[in-house]
Amino acid sequence: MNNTPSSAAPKLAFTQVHRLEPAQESAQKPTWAQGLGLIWFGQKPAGWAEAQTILPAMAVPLPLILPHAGDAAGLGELWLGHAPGALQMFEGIRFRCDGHSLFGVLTLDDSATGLQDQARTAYDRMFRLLAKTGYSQLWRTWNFIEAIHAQEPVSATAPGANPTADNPSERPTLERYRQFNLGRQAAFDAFAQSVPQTAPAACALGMPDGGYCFAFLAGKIPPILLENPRQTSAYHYPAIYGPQSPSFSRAALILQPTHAVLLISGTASIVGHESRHVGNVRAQTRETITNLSEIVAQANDRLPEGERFTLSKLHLRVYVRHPEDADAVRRELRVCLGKQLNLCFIKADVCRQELLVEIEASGQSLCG
Ligand code: 3EB
Repeated sequence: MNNTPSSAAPKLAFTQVHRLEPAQESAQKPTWAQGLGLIWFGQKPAGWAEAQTILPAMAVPLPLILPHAGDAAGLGELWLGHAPGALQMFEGIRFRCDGHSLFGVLTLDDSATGLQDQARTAYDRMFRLLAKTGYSQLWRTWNFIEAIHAQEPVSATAPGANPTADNPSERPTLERYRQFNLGRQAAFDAFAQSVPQTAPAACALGMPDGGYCFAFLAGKIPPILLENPRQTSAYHYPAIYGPQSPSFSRAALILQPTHAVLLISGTASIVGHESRHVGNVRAQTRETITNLSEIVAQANDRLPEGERFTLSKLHLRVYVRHPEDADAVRRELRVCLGKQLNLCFIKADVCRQELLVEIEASGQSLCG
């Protein structure tokens, strides 16, 4: 254990992990067992079952696209705090906290329940947990959704549904992503979370199976929520994208006394509220980079003197709809941002059908 005063203060950070086996842990590097939580992509690593008994760990059943750093078939994003307490359970949520931040995971995989109800359930449970534990500030959510584009009969409680129609086949259908937005917002409403003031950074991606995988990061200090002047705030998208606009902010900046963490939401080729460059993955990538750069600039405006984030130094997670596009996306990123990038490519469905690529970014300032 490091005993310097700055390390004694609870401090959120993250790191990438390629494996969980103890042999790979060193005294310098924080071990996964000290993590607040873990999000794993691709093939589950050896030691997964043990990890799940120690920290909230979510395996997202989406494949990595090689090559990438380490070339492992699986890759984890490990969230670190300071000496987090034991793994706890609350209404199916597995969580861990350290006095400053709380990380939780929940997977709902009951095919009898529609996605609107699942989203409502997941966010309701999360808000109950945050209220109970005092980590009242929601910073970031991750949403991975089976068959995100599929049409599904709306919930009996949805606007326009006939509440007396018990048989789902008598109800109208709505795309699952749009149902997700209804359920998510209903939870924000139920817990009196006024969305422009509290919508967290987020991502919402589709996958072939796996139900609904939900992870979240919350804390005791309020996030600085950022928007992108080039883009309509997602919570103000017009109704052509669905009856309920998505409840997320473009980024959350966590200003800790000695250390800032920037959490940029999934970002795509959207200007205003419209998808741009339909059918052109390279142009979509460049537009996405412009959006990310603007969000980074917004974050830098809010940082104390002397501190800067640089897009090319952030961890970038790139979701591509078609794995064969990954090389073109990587080329564009390297041309625009340089060759020393921290990239990870994942095959996933971006939540508007015409979007081919979405990039999320996370960074931490070096001080502290
Ligand atoms: C967009 O900008 C692309 O519904 O939580 C990105 C990040 C997107 C989060 C969400 C959706 C979400 O609208 C899609």
